[in-house]
Amino acid sequence: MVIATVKGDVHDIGKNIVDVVMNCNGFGMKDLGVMVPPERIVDTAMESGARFVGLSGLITPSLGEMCAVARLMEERGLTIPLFVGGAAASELHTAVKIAPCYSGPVVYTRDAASLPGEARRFGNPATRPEAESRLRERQRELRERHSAPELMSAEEAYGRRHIFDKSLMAPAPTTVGEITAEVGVGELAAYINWRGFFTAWGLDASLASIASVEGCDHCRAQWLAATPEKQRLKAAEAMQLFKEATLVGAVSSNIGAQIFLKLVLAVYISLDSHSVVPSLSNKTTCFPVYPPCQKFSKKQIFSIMLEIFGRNPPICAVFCFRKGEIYL
Ligand code: B12
Repeated sequence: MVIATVKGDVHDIGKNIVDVVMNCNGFGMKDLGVMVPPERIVDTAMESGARFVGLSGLITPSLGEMCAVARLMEERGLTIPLFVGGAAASELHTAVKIAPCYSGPVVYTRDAASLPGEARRFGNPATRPEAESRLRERQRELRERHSAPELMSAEEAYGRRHIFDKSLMAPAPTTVGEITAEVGVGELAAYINWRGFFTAWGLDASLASIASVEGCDHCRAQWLAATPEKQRLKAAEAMQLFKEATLVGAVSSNIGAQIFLKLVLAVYISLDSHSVVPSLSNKTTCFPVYPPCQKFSKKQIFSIMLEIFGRNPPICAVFCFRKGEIYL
């Protein structure tokens, strides 16, 4: 076998492995080294009566060089198997680009270790026809799959267009920018992302499943019993925190009209910018929440609050809108 790393490519580690593996399997090898032009590869193969040519290529331009070698082998009337490998080569590229340039078999081999077996199959006149017909069938399939699908007519494409149901569209906002809305705590409770709270409290966010346990203490006890034993202490802590937090919510919503949160609708800005925070006025009624915002640490949030409200800040709710959820 004549083996070479193609023109323009200096990588030779893989090629050397191929050389060693083939030698160990009893194949006579002629290694031409790296950066070998097509003429030299094909001339050597013809002069030495090689039974195979092996090409290695690890950089993208080497793929073009492999095609050049295949074309030259075709021009010179060779029909011996051409093996290609190296990180740049692939079965698909071999089928689509290299094989059509040469009438002999062009075989992509991923691993040096499988080359002796392949070489035996393609080198033995008894097994070559079957190996070759399987290879050609497989490469035909790959080319077909790769070829561009037939284009449909403009009429057909137009007929398949998506028709928007305008009745489902959200109404356009009447005002652009920041809007202040007064919303009762009770109304907002349903939108609370408890996972965010649990994370902020230093508990596993999965424990937020307690929020979906409705009803009696017995149901909560069942939830607790179902948590893995290792997690049970933390789960009990989570349960208690959740109970207290929802109690605050319930009290607040009972007070009803007197307690409102100033909701800053900053859909695009959320807490990413300081500019949202000053719009919370001093009149804002308090709700003990900590905003688990991605860009601000707890310390930063509190220092912003201090900056705005002075030494005695009310505890404020800041809402971050992200992906349709409300984070408190
Ligand atoms: C080592 C290395 C180098 C060394 C090469 C030393 C040497 N003596 O070979 C040095 C530092 C010189 C080098 C240079 C460059 N490199 Co380089 N290099 C690598 C690296 C890290 C490992 C390659 C390697 O030896 N692998 C181990 C061998 C055993 O694997 P293999 O060659 O694939 O061989 C196996 C099989 O593929 C198969 N096989 C290989 N050949 C053949 C042949 C046949 C016939 C058969 C059947 C099987 C077969 O058998 C082997 C064993 O199973 C790869 C990254 C990577 N992880 O692959 C980048 C990599 C190949 N290099 C890369 C690049 C870009 C370059 C440079 C252009 C960098 C630069 N800007 O200068 C230059 C190349 C210059 C040139 N003109 O060639 C890119 C190529 C990207 C691309 N698609 O084009 C890679 C992928 C890194 C990267 N991710 O960006 N490189």
